[in-house]
Amino acid sequence: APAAASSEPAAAPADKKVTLGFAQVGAESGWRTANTNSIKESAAAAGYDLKFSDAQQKQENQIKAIRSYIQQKVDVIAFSPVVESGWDTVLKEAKDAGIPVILTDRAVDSSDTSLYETFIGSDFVEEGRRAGQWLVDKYKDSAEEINIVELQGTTGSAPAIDRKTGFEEVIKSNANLKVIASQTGDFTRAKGNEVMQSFLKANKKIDVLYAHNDDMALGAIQAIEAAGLKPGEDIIIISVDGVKDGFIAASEGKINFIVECNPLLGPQLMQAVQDVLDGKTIEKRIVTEEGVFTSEQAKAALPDRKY
Ligand code: GYE
Repeated sequence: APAAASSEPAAAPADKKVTLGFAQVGAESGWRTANTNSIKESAAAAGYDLKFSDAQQKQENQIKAIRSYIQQKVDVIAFSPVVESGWDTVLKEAKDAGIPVILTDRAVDSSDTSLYETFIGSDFVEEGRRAGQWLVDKYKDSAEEINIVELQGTTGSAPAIDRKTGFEEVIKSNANLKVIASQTGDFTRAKGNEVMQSFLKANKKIDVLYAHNDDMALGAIQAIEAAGLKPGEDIIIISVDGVKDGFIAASEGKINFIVECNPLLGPQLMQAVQDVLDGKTIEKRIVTEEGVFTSEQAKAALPDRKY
């Protein structure tokens, strides 16, 4: 071995590596894929032993994964709760086992905030407001009734609840803006396509689609085109996330406005893991930074997008 290496302290034995158990929601969207990659890459870069599970959008699978991490005595558990409710029991089990829990991406509605160290993620209500504000501005001089259809995210999930709330809060300032149909598309392309087809069948005049993520908007765009209509012109489209395929559709004028939601939470999560293990006090809420993009802005930003 080179001389320099021999003076370095012996590497920590493999079992001394920090073990992080991460219970992921699923693989439902482009956002989720980027989020998973970010977590895996950052854990590797931090030298952590990552135990990763995919719950296929089912809470029971996530609870099972968390219980197995408790049994394996991992150092820290992190997860993105698929829905907001129903976590107190398993979080209490982790607490009793002395294993700190970090929430990423989605929140829980537990009133006992001592059940987790911090929640790292976006402000979904604000994202909904940004979507609504663009619409309010766009139609500020119009006297016509504007019919909006909404594709909601996974029922009971924080982003679906909050993006709906923020949007409604802002659009109610203009009585002409009316949500005429609202249904879940489970954050997937397939469901977005299916539900948009039924919206188109049931409603003669649809002016605007508000989709809680790009993937559902992309599925809906196919349904709109199949119905002989022009997405972005005949039906104005707003979505949330800003993944590559969403940006491409926006740069083609098929999505008119995208509210960004940053999936690259890995580095902040690994930092929080380190801080918790070092016994530092960390903020109970860590909000990620994000922007908004019109079609033109999306076109300009596309070459530099990381996900
Ligand atoms: O917007 C969607 C994904 O929780 C913020 O989940 C995340 C959402 C994201 O399926 O595409």
